[in-house]
Amino acid sequence: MKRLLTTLLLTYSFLGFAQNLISNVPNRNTTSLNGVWNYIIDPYQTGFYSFHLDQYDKQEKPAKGAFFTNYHAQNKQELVEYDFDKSPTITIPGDWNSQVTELKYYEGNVWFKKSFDYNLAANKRLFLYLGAINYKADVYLNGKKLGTHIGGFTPFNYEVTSIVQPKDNYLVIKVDNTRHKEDVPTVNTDWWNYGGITRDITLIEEENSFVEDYTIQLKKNNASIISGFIKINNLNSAQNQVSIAIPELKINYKGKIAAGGILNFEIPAKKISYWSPENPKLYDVTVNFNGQKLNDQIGFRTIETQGDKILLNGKPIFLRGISIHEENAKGGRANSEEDALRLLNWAKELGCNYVRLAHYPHNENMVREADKMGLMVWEEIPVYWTVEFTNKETYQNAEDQLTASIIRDKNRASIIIWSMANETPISDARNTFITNLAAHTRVLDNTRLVSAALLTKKETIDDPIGEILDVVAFNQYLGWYGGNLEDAEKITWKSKYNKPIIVSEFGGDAKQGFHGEKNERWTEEYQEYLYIQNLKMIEKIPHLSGLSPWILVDFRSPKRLLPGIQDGYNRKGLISNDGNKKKAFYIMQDWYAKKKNE
Ligand code: GCB
Repeated sequence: MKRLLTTLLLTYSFLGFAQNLISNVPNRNTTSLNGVWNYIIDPYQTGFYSFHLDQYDKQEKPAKGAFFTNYHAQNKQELVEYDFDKSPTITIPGDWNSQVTELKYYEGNVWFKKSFDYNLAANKRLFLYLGAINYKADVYLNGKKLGTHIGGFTPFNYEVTSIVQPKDNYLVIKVDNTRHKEDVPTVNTDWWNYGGITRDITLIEEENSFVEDYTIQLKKNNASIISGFIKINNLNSAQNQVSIAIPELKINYKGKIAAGGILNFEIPAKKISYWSPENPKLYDVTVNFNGQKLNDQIGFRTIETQGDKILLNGKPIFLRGISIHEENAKGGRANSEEDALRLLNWAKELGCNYVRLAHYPHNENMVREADKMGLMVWEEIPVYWTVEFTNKETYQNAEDQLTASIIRDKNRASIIIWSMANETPISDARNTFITNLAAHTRVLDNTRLVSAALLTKKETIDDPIGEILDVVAFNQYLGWYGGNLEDAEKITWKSKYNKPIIVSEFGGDAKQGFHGEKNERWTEEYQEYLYIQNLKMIEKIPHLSGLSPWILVDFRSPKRLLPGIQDGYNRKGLISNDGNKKKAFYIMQDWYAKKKNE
């Protein structure tokens, strides 16, 4: 067992180093680069390839003025056929589709530029942290390439200590949101492919040697031990003392970082006030290292399964949930704290204690607010429908997105479930793909539950992946994609697994304000009836531990083409995109109110 643990920890540290992602950015010494940026729409990638399609950043000396990142001291580029400073501006973070009319449907390349000044003291280090860019980003500072990143919903960072200068830094990012079959997600999704720099861009200033990442959580199934690791970037052996202070728990733990830069610890703790929806208690935690203090606000709770029950802090819990897409009031990618509160407050009003953040990792504000509000969270990666399960690079891409999400969010008490996938078609390759992702998740974080939203046939939950999941979840659309709502009460579900079951989706479209008979599609009455009937069926599902109807708010989807009704929106929201509640909202609200009192 001990050996296994050591292997796991080594694997973890290896992975951690490979990615070197800095966590807990909101509590660090940062400078925001959000705000007004210049952009150039470049559908032919003129700034990236020569006329014979040679990639400029692979040439030793790119032709002057051709490559859009050409940079000269004093910020005087040799202008040929572009000029960032004279180009239009856009607000970052923000997708381009909702900000620039001509880019609403655009899928391709756009360049972004931000100039800034930064005085970095000689003994300090500086990192550029990019919250998320959809989908592919080529990043350059002062003409030097920092790297290329793929994956639209996870953070990444680069060290820029030796490149940054006091005046006129020139940060250029080429963003490409072209869809490809081998990507994660693949070409076909039921959501808008928002392009651009969609999350915060931040400079993080650190000392030479600093706390890069840590886990401070309850030990698996043990409510009286706080355990985890602390990882130091660039450990200097003379300074290997670290301490973890949780004043309210009278904890002031001191330890020594081992040569590899990692300290694994276990701290006995008494009288913890456990985090739960009723008591979303967060403790102030400080990691002290070499005169540096890194604060966090962390909740402690256990989550496990026992037979067909989900136990929160040892007690069975029913997940009263709702699915949510990351969209804001203007019909664009959500990112801010205000956006998060708008969505999560509606979930609260519905009577939820749980949210499914579909179908990709949402921005950090969502999980930080969920922590404060006492909402449990299902976090997912975009292994959606038919990604290329036989493609090794596709797998690596999915695994990298999972790793980054876990590094960013593993100290959030709200997160109880990591979801591996949504509605993937059964095949050997797919089973292996998801099994490997689940194993990887458990190596990085063995304290949370692993699930995936599955498909079912004939009211039977029987998918080989069920074997490896802690919680079996499935989507079904009785009364929308087939089936007769009148039959709802007669339908009985069977599961092959004695495990907790979540109905991760059900629902149907309604155009808010459109009224008619309960058998008339697209009316609020139809959706209301659909909810009434589905709930009668769902109540009887064996091992039922929760649900997350599809979906809280109408969201943009290029697949939804019906004029006058959909107009580019999936209308399965309980709330319209302009914020008006539909009749079905109140059905769900009543059901949850009753469920809460059971
Ligand atoms: C599903 C998908 C979800 C879609 C939804 C729908 O099963 O998981 O992404 O948006 O159905 O509305 O068809």
